[in-house]
Amino acid sequence: MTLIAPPFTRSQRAFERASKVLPGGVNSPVRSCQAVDADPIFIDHADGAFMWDVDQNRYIDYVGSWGPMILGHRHPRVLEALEDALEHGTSFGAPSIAEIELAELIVSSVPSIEMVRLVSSGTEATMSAIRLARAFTKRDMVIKFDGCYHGHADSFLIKAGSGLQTLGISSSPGVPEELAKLTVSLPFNDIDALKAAFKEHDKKIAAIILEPIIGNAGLILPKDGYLEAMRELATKHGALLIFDEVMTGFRVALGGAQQLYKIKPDLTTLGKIIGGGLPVGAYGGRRDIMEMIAPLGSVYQAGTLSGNPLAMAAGTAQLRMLQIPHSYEQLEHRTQRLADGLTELIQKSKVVAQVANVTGMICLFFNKDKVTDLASAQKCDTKKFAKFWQALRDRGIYWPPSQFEAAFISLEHSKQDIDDTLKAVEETLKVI
Ligand code: KE4
Repeated sequence: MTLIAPPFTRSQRAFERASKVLPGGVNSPVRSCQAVDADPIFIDHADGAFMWDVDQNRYIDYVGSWGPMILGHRHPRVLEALEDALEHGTSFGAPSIAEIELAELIVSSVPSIEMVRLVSSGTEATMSAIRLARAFTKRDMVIKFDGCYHGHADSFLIKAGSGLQTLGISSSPGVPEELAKLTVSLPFNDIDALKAAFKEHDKKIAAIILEPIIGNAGLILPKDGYLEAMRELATKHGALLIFDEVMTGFRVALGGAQQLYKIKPDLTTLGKIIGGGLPVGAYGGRRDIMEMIAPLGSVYQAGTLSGNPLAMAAGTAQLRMLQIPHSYEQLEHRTQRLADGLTELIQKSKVVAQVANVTGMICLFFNKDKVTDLASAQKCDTKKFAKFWQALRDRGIYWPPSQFEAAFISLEHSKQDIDDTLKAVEETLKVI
């Protein structure tokens, strides 16, 4: 594996220029690479499983735009759909057939979603779902889980994951204390903590919202029986169960984590993959709840670019490709090949680390104890992770720049790409 040629001259110049006009030189914190003691790499173009930076260094990409690029970059079907949509215009501010097509695909793929509203980001989806749950139950409190990240709406920036963990700011300034009090954040995988919260707050809890598989504290799977017990508790106490599947939706299975674990949430939020790489989000679920959304009902939510024709076209093309039989078996096979290879390399090395994986997602925790919640994830050696990330970058692998994120595999990552990745990891484990 040849080392690429740092310093990254053009990236450095771009970063200096960006830093004059963009806070931190980026438009989303986790891209800053601060957590891995590095400056961000500026990307020039991408194709399939690869990205090239502005210095024309090529990387095998395991960020995949943080999940959307499940078919790889610039998939021909997605590009064709976008070219066709462009012939008709870019945005109408009026309904279009394209919105119905994507909505029908979502409803047909996720049985718990009887009706859906399309928006422009995962954050919009989760903040709207919470507003809807509060209106439907006439209650104000929300339960979330430490390390889960549901976007940057005020109610969620309490002990949140992703960029907040990465930057060590688990709760953000600027969230009014009065509002923060309405969010209770509990340890994940601890059903007794949930029972205690219901005992304390009972009829005040409007909803439980969670990532059924956490991808924002590294990758953390639910313990056996945890989601089933949560479902029962929510029903018993009249709280809505919201699965935030912005990351896991159409990622771990066509029907998301709820298909894997056979749980029926009351509401589901989606994003990322359903937009094919363009800005999109969605929330949906039980018809009796969704019918409260304006203009049918009185719960207000709106968006200039909701249902944008380009995003609809890209998302529909991507979801149609994912309906092809055996797509997820293929994705699982590639994920498992990488996971098995990483586990074998770690066992042969002196490095303390462990692999967590589920179809299409993988994470290397630099920690010897099993990671079952945020507290155990925080015991990871983030300095060692930073060295791992830099050494992989220098060998042409673009891994998510944070211990508190998951890496994404696409249907474009070939056997050769995975073998090349394992070769780079083998060399990396010798030098960190
Ligand atoms: P967006 O507003 O970023 O589209 O979606 C927010 C969101 C909601 N729910 C879950 C489970 C999510 O993972 C996200 C966003 N994920 C992060 C990656 N961990 C986005 C990357 C970033 O913030 O730059």
